[in-house]
Amino acid sequence: MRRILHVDIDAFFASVEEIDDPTLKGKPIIVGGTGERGVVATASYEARKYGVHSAMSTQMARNLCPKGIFLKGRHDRYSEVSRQVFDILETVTESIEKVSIDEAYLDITNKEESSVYIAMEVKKQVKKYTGLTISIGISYNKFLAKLASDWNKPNGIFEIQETDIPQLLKPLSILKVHGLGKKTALKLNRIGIFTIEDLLKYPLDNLRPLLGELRAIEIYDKIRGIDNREISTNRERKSYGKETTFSMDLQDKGYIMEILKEFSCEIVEHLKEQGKSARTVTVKIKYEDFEQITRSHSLEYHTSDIRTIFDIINKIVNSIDLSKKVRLAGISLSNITHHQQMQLDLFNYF
Ligand code: TTP
Ligand code: MG
Repeated sequence: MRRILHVDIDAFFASVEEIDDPTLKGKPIIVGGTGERGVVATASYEARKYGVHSAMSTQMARNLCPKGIFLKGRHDRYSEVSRQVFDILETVTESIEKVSIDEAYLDITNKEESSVYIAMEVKKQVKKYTGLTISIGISYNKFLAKLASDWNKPNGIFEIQETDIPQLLKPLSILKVHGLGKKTALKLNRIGIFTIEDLLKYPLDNLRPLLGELRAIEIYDKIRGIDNREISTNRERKSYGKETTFSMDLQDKGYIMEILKEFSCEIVEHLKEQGKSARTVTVKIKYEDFEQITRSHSLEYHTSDIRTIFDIINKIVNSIDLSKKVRLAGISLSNITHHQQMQLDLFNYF
């Protein structure tokens, strides 16, 4: 069973405005086009109480919420804050799919910690470094994780487990099925389908003429909790690592060193195949009491020379406190460059 998180920032643009100008806190903020034909990009939760929402005309929003604070929006700033949030998410896992400026899926199947623990940590870090609140959905596939992140918004965590299906979904409007748009919903409404419970009663063959072959199968599966879409990591990898949890807790420095060297050989081989080098070596240790430390060392230059990397590992491991037993050890190489780029850098240098 996979473990997927869906992360979504709460009232993103409006929240950034609030953080940058604390006098706006708790006020109805509406970000979007302020001209006559402007459209609302988003509204703070305070403004949503008046019925204001994304994609509504700003004129309509003014009617609904005359005391609202209407702001034009600063996209460079939102991109910058988005970057900060993604930097935090990337410390959790490399298996991350950016869906939009404020939304991502993370595959945490291989993590040791519980999903809820990881979700709470992520929320804490994002709050600490950016001031933003986010909502996180936890489940065993993308569809359910996204549904879950929406469940307790804002500042929510919600987990959907296999045993919740289909009961939990039954009372929901069919509009909650991501991929089933308003037009299709209207079509289904006309034949008496309003909730997922209604839709569950429909055999696949009856859905085909209404939704088309592929979408019929997709939606038929989704409402039964089936969604096998992978997380597609759409960015260059920033680090390459490997770690292991020992079958028993260890205090043997020599053995830990051997394991880390073995891992680094594998990683370097892999990097070389791709024509890449790294500049930073990071060792991660988790002790028997679950306390975790990471120690990094960066070189002045990129390398894929295994002896240089061994030397760094030796130095780092020798500087680490091993008076406590170790349950997990790992290594990663980061600050990656392509050799081609390296040559360009040298060229510019001389
Ligand atoms: P959303 O995540 O859909 O909305 P949100 O973050 O403002 O609110 P919440 O997640 O708490 O429901 O979109 C993220 C940002 O994208 C949003 O802050 C503004 C922008 N956006 C638009 O510009 N136009 C739109 O129609 C939508 C839906 C979003
Ligand atoms: Mg959002």
